[in-house]
Amino acid sequence: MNDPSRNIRKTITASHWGAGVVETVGGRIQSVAPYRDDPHPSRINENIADSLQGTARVLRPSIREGYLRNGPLSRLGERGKDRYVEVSWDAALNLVSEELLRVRSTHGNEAIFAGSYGWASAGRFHHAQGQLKRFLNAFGGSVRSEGNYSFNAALVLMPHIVGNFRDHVKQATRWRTVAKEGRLVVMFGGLPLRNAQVGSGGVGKHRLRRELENCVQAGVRFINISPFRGDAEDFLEAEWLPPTPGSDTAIMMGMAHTLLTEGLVDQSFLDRYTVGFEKVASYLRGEPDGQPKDADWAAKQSGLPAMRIRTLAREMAAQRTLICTAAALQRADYGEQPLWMTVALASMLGQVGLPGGGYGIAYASEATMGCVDRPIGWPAFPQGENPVDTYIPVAMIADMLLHPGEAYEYNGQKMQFPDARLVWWAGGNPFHHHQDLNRLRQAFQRPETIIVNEINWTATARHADIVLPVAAPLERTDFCGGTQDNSLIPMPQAVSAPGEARCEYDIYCDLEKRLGLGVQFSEGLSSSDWLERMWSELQVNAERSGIELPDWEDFLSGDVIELEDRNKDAVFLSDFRSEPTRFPLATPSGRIELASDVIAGFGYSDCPGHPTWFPPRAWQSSTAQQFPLSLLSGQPETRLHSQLDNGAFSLSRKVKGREPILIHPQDAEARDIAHGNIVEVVNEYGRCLAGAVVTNQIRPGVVFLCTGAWYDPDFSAPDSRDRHGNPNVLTHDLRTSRLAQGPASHSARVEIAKFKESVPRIEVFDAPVITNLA
Ligand SMILES: Nc1nc2c(c(=O)[nH]1)N[C@H]1C(S)=C(S)[C@@H](COP(=O)(O)OP(=O)(O)OC[C@H]3O[C@@H](n4cnc5c(=O)[nH]c(N)nc54)[C@H](O)[C@@H]3O)O[C@H]1N2
Ligand SMILES: Nc1nc2c(c(=O)[nH]1)N[C@H]1C(S)=C(S)[C@@H](COP(=O)(O)OP(=O)(O)OC[C@H]3O[C@@H](n4cnc5c(=O)[nH]c(N)nc54)[C@H](O)[C@@H]3O)O[C@H]1N2
Ligand SMILES: [Mo]
Repeated sequence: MNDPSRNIRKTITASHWGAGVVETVGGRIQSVAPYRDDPHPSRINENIADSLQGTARVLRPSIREGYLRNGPLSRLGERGKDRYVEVSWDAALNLVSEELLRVRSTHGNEAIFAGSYGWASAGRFHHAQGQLKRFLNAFGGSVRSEGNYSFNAALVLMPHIVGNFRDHVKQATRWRTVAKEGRLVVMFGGLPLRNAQVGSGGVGKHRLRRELENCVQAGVRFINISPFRGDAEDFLEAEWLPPTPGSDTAIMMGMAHTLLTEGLVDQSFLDRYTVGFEKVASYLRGEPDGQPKDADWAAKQSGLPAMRIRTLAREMAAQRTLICTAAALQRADYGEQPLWMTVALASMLGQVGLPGGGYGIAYASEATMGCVDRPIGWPAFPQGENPVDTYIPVAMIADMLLHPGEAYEYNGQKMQFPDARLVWWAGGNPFHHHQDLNRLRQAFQRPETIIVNEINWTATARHADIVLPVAAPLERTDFCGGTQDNSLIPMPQAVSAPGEARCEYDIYCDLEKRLGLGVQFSEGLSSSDWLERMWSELQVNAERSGIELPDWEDFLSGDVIELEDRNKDAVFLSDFRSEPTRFPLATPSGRIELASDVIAGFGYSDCPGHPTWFPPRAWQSSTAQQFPLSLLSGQPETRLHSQLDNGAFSLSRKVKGREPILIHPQDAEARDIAHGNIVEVVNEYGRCLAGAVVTNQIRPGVVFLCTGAWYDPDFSAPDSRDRHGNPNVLTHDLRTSRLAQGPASHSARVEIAKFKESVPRIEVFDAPVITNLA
């Protein structure tokens, strides 16, 4: 496949969105083509060449001008606006070392925050967070973050009511069994295949489309309860029921009320496998608050017809039904509630633990979920022990920076924010992932020093004092094994890193020497030594399970290895169903907790002891009239979050360079907005430009702006208007509830108008101004 005479090389690579084949000519990436054995490869690979070789690459260590001139305590210049000065690696790492030592000796390791949330890149060894954490652990530790932006409410709630949420994903009922035994799939938030392109850590083959096609062929019927029709592929031939965003808990309650009043509840299931149903039933009947949660009531909250809520409940009771609830529903105000109500509804139907029945959460969030599993675990770069115990729930980053020392509540605990003087981010983009970016900008002015390791000049890098340019996956050697995938994919280095970008491992080795840490971080090994060590660990582990793996060198120069999936007919909670005393759940009662004394005992008015209806905050807010449109900000089809937004595929879908925003024809007409117009999206938190896509695929009253357009604030415009279309200038930074403190990005409200001024140029795809110290 290589042609040395024309200097053409092809190498295999891997990413969170799948394997690919890199073609280089003369040391430059020409393309990343689909991997031949992947039945539905992702087009996200088409972004790689332009993005990694683009004008936004960080090429040399860069220091913010005000910081370099006057040092960490001077507060000269404003992060996000300042220029940068390029310096040598030696100078940059001296600054990093001095600053680490200063902060540690003045304030202790508790003043170093390295929560550093983000997806980084695939690769078992060069994992940005793992590397940073191991290094800082050797330095005495740092404050970490707990949870994620994906399904934080589930991570915290589920252990109280069913058991570990990770097991929900790992042991999810397989689509194979749905095709065999299921009749009906009711999807809250759909099953968007655009999201199932991605699996954390990597994917060998994209299987979900075929699995779902098999279900359709077997006669399984799909119902898409989502404001966006595109959350169900056409081939599913799903009935579309578009609710008002944030109303799913009410819909589920309307269904549950129907089951209750029509004698359709499986009482023997509830008796044997659950506790607390009486509290739920009493709430559904309206005993505590005088409001029965019947289908008519649910129709008022959701905009769905009451009759369809009733008939669907009957259909669900009459046949084998799987309820799928998208992770999106819990990334919203009171996001714990749709989860708890999903469990309650599925329990009332009594099909939990039966093939093709029960419930699943976050099915299309992961390419592999319900499709495949790995027979053995993969090795990881060991992080060592963190001597610092302090952590924050991940989505409290702005609160932590703005309110050091302040008390807050979380999952039954009284907590206190640490005082973070030094923030180090590697492998994440908070100016992509966090809500209310104007507030985050304020918060990012607070620390004394911010260090960011980045491939590109993201908005986060532009808010740092010290920016360390790092190598991207194609520029280093590694191997890929997805969190739940059964493929091992070699990742031989395809090209060298541009400019002075370096592997993070080598940066930490250098710092280890400067700081006199001995070999605590590196153990005196090179990155290739580590890779060989990790691979031989894997070989030994595999052998114990009767799997033979080739030696490292043969693997690295070879092809993808697919291991056997030994769990093909998994049915979630089938063990528990068959023998509840032998396989109790990890809950206080050992059963499904439809009401939880533990949660009730926390006394949280925003998350009481049983599933409870709360309208989203904005419904009751004084600005409800002013900002009448619900804003959904789901995942982008053309990229992974903000990664590679300056690549060809991502750019190909922009509207005049802006992120597309979907709007219903009625809403567009009422505002004199035409398809292709540049619009301004506004609320009390901020504003951005976007490109109107007028479509009847979205419910009236709802607009949809995907995440991931690189934040590009125009400081000369009102509210530092984002020129590009990043929805997080419009989302609030209030969390789900005190229980999970999860992000609630899907609960935003906005108004939209045609943008009549001249449309400014996008600047974030160029590097910031680089200057010399005069
Ligand atoms: N409004 C709204 N906001 C959301 C969501 C939503 O639904 N709506 N979804 C949320 C969810 S589910 C998530 S998971 C988050 C995702 O948020 P993030 O994971 O922070 O987003 P990414 O764009 O993947 O950021 C990864 C960054 O790491 C960099 N990177 C890649 N590889 C490496 C490496 O090897 N080393 C270093 N140092 N850097 C590297 C990339 O250039 C990129 O800037 O966003 C959340 N934000
Ligand atoms: N291509 C691509 N795929 C990805 C990612 C990516 O960045 N790019 N990110 C990955 C990550 S980290 C994660 S966590 C997952 C996230 O997976 P999800 O959480 O499922 O993703 P979202 O796109 O936020 O939401 C899915 C759909 O839910 C619908 N929805 C939103 N709010 C409501 C509501 O209140 N009610 C109902 N019924 N529906 C609602 C929206 O129409 C949206 O399209 O995706 C993963 N997959
Ligand atoms: Mo996520």
